Amino acid sequence: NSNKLEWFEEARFGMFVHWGLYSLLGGSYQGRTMPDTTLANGNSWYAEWIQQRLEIPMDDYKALAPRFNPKDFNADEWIGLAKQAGMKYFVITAKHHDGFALWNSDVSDFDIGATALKDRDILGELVAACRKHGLRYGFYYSHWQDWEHPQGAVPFWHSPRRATDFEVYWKQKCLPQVKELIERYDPDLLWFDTWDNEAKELITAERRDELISLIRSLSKKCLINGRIAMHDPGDDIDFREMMDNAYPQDMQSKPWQTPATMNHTWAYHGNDFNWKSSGEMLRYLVSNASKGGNYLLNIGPKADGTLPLPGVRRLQEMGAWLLANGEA
Ligand code: JFZ
Repeated sequence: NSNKLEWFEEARFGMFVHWGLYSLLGGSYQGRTMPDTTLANGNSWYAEWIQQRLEIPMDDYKALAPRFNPKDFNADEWIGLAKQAGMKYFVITAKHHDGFALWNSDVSDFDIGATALKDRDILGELVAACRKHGLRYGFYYSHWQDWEHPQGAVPFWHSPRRATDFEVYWKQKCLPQVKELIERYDPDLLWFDTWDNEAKELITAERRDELISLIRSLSKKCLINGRIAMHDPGDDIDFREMMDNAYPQDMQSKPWQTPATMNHTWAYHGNDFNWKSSGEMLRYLVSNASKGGNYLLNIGPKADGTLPLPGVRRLQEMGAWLLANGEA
C-alpha cells in the first residue's frame, strides 16, 4: 500500500524528541558529569544512557520519578516550533531503553503515573497539538533494550547479564505497551531500535514478525522503521534509516530518513555545547531531500518541559531559511 507512505515520502523534515527521567539529570549524577565526546569504541555518552554509563542502581534511578515535574511543559509550544521550523512530523520517546513509559501504562508502574504529572496525558497533549498544527506523529519504543523489566535486554557489557527469559518481558511489557500506544494514540509511525548483531539473539525473526503483525492488525496507517531488527526486514517494514547522514546505496529501495541530533547527545545534556550550525544542518537536510530522504532532527527538552535555547534558535533559523527559499 503506497498510499499510507505518501506523507512520509513528501515530509522531508521532522522533529525527534528524547525526553524522560534522564532529562532530570542532564548528563550529571551526584557530582559526576559524563564527557560530551564519543568514546573510542563507538559508545557514546548520550545523556539518555546515564543510568548505564554512570552505573546508577535501578532503585536509585526509579527514585527520580517523583521529581519529574515539567511544570513549564506546553505541547503547543513544542509543536508550534516544529511547524515554524518547516517540520512535517514529530517523533517522541514514548519509552526509551531505561524502560520508563511517558504515558500511563496499564502494564507497568514505571511510567508517568509515578511522577508529579500523574494526572496529565503528555502524549495525548502532544498528539492534539500535532493534529491542530497538521503534523504527523509517532513514537520511539525501545522494544529490545529495557533496563527496568527484570527480563528486558541490557547492554552486552552489563554484568551480570539478564534476559534469561526475554519472552516474559516481551509478553508482559513490550507487546501490551505497543498495543496501548496504538489503541490510545493512533500513531502514524513507530520507531524501533536495534543496533548490533547481539540483538538477533532476542529480537529473532519470529519476534520481529510477531511485533509487525500486531501493529498491522491494529492499524492500517502506522509506518514501521527498518531498525526493528538486525535481520533483513525485507518488504515488511515501511522505511529505512541510518545514523548521522550515512547514506548507503541500498536505502534507495525503500523510503528512508536520517535521524540526527543538533549536538552530540539526544536527551538534554547540560554540558554538551557541540551545537552544529543551522547552516550545516540545512545542508544535511537539503542533501537528504535531494536524494529523496527525510531528516529527522532531534532536540532534547529539559526536565522542566522547556526546550534548550540554542536548539530553539537553530530551528527558527532553519525555518526562516526554508520559508525564504519557498520550501516551507
Ligand atoms: C540509539 C539509542 O541507543 C540512542 O540513545 C538514541 O535513542 C539513538 C537515536 O538511537 O543509538 C544508536 C543506534 C544506532 C546507531 C547509533 C546510535 N547506529 O546505527 O549508528
